[in-house]
Amino acid sequence: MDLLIGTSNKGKLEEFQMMLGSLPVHLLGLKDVGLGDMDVAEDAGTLEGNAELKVRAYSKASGLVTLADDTGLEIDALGGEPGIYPARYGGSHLTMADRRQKVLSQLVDVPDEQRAARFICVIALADPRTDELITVRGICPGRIAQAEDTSGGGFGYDPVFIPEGYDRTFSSLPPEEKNRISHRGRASQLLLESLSRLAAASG
Ligand code: ITT
Repeated sequence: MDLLIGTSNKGKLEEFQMMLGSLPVHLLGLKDVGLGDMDVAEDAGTLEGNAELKVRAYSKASGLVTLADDTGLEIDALGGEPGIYPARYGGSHLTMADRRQKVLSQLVDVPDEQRAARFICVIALADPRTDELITVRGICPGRIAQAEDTSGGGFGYDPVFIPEGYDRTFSSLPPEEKNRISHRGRASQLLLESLSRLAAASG
């Protein structure tokens, strides 16, 4: 069975390729199916709603079984910001590096015990043949680091996020370790059974 990974975020795509690589499915990215330039408005107001908007648009356009995720980042000391729109935090003119610096600069002098944060990932899986739609949610608790990790691993907010039970950021963890404990990894584990069932049904 072909499975389209509906994301334009390269970091997410690589993680899904690693996590789902052992399933009996043929993974495709948006570029592989000529949808590399397709933009979907994410205006549902919830992670579930936005994941559904993305997955429905991409599965309809491709005709393929598709998954898409929407990820939020809640930082308690910032009143829950960036919330469901971390990709837009601080405005559209900012780079991801600017966004990370903005988070850090707002937390100067805030002690570790008050830097609690969590990633939340909702993955939606859609089968255009049956209109079946499944959503799953994975949460990874942790805290915001005191400074940016410059080791270069990961993507997005990985250089400033330390998962609970660790003393280093997602950037410094081997990818398989991040995938084992992350929001996206936890949500993906909840989808494995449904994906195997769909793949078996496809023959
Ligand atoms: P798609 O909608 O095309 O999937 P996106 O980057 O816009 O790509 P989101 O709307 O879910 O994805 O935005 C999530 C933001 O959070 C974005 O800035 C990501 O870089 C960041 N992010 C998502 N997952 C992350 C992770 O595992 N580690 C660090 N940052 C992450």
